[in-house]
Amino acid sequence: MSEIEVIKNEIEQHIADVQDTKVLDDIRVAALGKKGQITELLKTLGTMPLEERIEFGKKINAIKAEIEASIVAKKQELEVKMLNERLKKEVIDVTLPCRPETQGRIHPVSKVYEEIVAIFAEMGFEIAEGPDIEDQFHNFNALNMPPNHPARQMQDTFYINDDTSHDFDMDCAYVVRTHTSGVQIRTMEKKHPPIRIIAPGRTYRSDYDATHTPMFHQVEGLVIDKKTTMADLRGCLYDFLKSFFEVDTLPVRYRPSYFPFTEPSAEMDIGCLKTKDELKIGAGTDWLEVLGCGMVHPNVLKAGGIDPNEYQGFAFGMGIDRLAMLKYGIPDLRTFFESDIRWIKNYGFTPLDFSSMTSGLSNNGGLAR
Ligand code: 2NL
Repeated sequence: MSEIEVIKNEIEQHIADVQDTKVLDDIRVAALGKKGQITELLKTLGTMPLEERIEFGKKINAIKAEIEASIVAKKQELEVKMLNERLKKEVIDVTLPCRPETQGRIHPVSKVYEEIVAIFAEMGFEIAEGPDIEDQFHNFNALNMPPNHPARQMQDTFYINDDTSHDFDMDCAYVVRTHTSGVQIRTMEKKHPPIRIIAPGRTYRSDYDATHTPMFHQVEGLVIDKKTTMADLRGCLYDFLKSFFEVDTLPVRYRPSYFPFTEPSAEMDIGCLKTKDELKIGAGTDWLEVLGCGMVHPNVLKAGGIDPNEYQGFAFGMGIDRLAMLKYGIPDLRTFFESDIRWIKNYGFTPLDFSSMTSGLSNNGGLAR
């Protein structure tokens, strides 16, 4: 074998062995680069006699072409191999869900609670909280319900340390609150008007049937300023109900009512259509009671340390559980508190859909059912 054939075979062997495009390029430079083995051989042509030069020239150029072709072929082979390795390593199973399905569910009461808070927060209300165990002054007296007032017996109150018979309800100092009004009295005691708060939370009354449970949830609202009127009450509650039921038009009516803590007092109904298996809100010939409201009684303002000659305001109260039943079509309130996993799977909401005025209140698409 001639010397150049030995060189050629050696280079071809390197090309065959190489596993990496970078090393392959080093081989190319070492063979065909400016100072490469083959290039150096070509340089020797000039010193050869003509005959030899022609013959050697042909040979060396043929070898050069062969090596070039081998390098191109090898480069292609390595690129395909590297691509396949990458594709194998970076494989994505597009049939997998992007997130594992969440197991937990948000209770309809929590959902509606958050919806109500979102709406009133948007209107500029603050959220006020207070104790579940309340003294009788904040739960009754301050609300224009003095001892022996008939409304005190009306509320089926749970008394704390109730070990004596209760013909007279001042025998003990504390009750579990029958409404969240005490929170609003405490706010009046602490803050100067203007006041604009809602007080959501747990409340307790001794009652149990399809629409009553001994523990339930309530939101009360209170607005006090120098010139707050019944017109403000109507605009505020109308806007709230439209947002809450997520409808553009909503027939409403106010019926005269009585609460010891407001004067005048009213109950608010919304228009609806009741059919055998559905309740459609916002249209139809039926009326549905949704909340109670009125202008704060001067005695209540006085009890909260606010001068009724200088300030006036409105207040309202509604049951969160009842609103949840209406909005999400849940027929029996007792099932809310039975902790049945099948019930929460059916009526609950996925935790990732929180309620806001901009991203959608109920996120019906996210309804777990
Ligand atoms: C209802 C009715 C109502 C209030 C609650 C209230 C609170 C203060 C002063 C005056 Cl501190 N009023 N609360 C007023 C009217 C109605 O609740 O049906 N609740 C479920």
